[in-house]
Amino acid sequence: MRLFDFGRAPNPRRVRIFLAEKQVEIPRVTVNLFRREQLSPEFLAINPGGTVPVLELDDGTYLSECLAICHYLEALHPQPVLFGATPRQQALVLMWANIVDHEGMSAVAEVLRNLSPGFREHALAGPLACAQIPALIERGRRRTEQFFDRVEQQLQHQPWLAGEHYSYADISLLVTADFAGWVDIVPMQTRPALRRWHERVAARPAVQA
Ligand SMILES: N[C@@H](CCC(=O)N[C@@H](CS)C(=O)NCC(=O)O)C(=O)O
Repeated sequence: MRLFDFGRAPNPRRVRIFLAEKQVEIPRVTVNLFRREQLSPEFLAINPGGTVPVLELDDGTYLSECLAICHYLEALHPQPVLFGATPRQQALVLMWANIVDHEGMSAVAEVLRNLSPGFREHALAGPLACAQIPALIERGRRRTEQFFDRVEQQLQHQPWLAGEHYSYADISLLVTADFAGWVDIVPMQTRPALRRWHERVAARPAVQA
């Protein structure tokens, strides 16, 4: 197996933290997003979506999407359990993982990609050339704040995002909360439950991965 990775990017960080929690090491191949290597013909043959992370399996299968990659790794390395131990817990982990992706990560990305000069003609990930839309910056900020408000409500009643146990959903949330800092949103500042949660997760050695 090999992991196509880029150390500065938030999505691959989710997989790196997951692997560190499992204490599993996989050889890595750097795809330098700053040099647009994800759009090279060679990499698009691996992942037509033009994104990292990608996990290459020993039979030549390529898995993209953090959720799929981590779910696969969980099946290979069941301990510690990070995708829930019961059908109910598993469903809650997947539910929150999806919410983090669609309401959190995509909202922060909407701000960054329509704001940063580096994304001027590349406002969406992937091979499609796509101009920025400045009006989406403010919309993305509002979506981001709304997402973290929803998370704050959840963490007021649950120790971890998907309930009683630390899970993939927490890894995803940590990466999203830190990613928000790239657009000067520090969601922990005004949300006490999220702040306490963030302190607990940030203290885990795996998050340095
Ligand atoms: N939904 C994907 C998102 C992957 C993604 O957007 N990765 C970013 C890096 S954080 C990327 O490769 N961007 C390439 C680009 O901007 O062209 C996942 O879960 O892996």
